[in-house]
Amino acid sequence: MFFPMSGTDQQAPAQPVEKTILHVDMDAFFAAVEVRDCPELKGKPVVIGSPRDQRGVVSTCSYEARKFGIHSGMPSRTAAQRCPNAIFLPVRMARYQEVSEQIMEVFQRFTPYVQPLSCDEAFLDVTGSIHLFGDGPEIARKVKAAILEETGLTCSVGVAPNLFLAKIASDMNKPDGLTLVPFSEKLIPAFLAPLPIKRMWGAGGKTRAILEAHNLHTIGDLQTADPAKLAAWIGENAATAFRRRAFGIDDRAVETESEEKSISNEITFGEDETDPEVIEAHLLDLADKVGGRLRRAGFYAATTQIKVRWKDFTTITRQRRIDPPCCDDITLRETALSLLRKEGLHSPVRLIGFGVSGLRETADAPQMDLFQTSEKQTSTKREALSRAVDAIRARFGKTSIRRGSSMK
Ligand code: TTP
Ligand code: MG
Repeated sequence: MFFPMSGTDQQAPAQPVEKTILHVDMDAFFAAVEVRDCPELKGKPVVIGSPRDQRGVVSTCSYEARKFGIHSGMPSRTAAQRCPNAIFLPVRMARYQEVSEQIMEVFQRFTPYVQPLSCDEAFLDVTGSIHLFGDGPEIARKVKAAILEETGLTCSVGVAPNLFLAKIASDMNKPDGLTLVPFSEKLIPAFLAPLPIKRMWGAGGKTRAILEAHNLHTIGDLQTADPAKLAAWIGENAATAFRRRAFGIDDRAVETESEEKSISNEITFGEDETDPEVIEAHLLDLADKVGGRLRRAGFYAATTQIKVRWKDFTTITRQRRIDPPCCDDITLRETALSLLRKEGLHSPVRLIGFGVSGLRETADAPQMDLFQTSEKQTSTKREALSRAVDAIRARFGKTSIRRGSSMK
């Protein structure tokens, strides 16, 4: 199970490790697909997103465009000023989705334990695949080669004993990188120490500003900070969470779709959010996404749950049973909103999540009588409506149909 990862590692006492995790992330994904499809673009600054002379932002850009300081989220007009020769192309989501499916299929060949995080990245738990394909770095090389051969695209991979470290590592040598984290517990803090705190999960704007005000800039600064002072500055829970991550500790497991007994989505706000309208809009969007996944998987959910992480990192979950179990967006939205409003927004929100559990293949409870209750009839109608929306979106694209605000 254990394998030495670097020259220095070999001198340290070997720590047995339980897992080998890969985090794979495609390089300049949308832009790379466009360049692959149109080879004349190779080597040029390519920007994907809104046109150069319109309001709207850059989705991503090629590494050539990044040299001009262009990045995701930047207004397209600013990008055009920074690089007047840049080639602007619109987002072709359906095409990227196709390539995304190809990539995910490659991952499945190396392990069944694949957790996609977005269309261009996934965690792979390859612990059980080592006897088949070689050690972690060897599997990483094979994954990179298969993706390059089958899609013509490069990706960057982090190999580590846990998810947090693998994700940090995949970003360290982009593009076309392969980064190995030391598998010895003794060496992990030193590996993390020089990295800026912003590379850590959850280190959003305000917490980082507090840490910087106390002269903490790197993960190493966090490791050596007095835990009591840290707790006083950012709160007990956040301090504990940050210290664990600073030492590279992460107990999460790769969660695969096939074995999922629950479905959830969440988002972390760039800055802690206080506007109830914005928070609710995001929650409704998450409910729709979960609803779509639920219907695609062919399940009905008996329980919904919201998750809120407040500014001070305390996290709450609130659940409600749904009877009869449902898979339609309207019911999911109603329960999500009602749970959030019941809880109340008494502090700025760092993260919001929505999930469903108690998944089953039919909406009928076993004791359901032969006569349809009015709840069941409503639920059947709502399901039909949601499935009709799914069909339109599948045919004409995700943004082809939007819910009116009256249906919030
Ligand atoms: P990323 O993996 O964050 O970026 P990337 O693949 O373009 O570049 P990198 O080499 O740094 O990984 O996101 C994947 C895709 O998601 C990206 O190609 C476009 C899309 N995206 C947006 O549309 N908006 C955004 O703000 C970000 C960050 C990504
Ligand atoms: Mg990427």
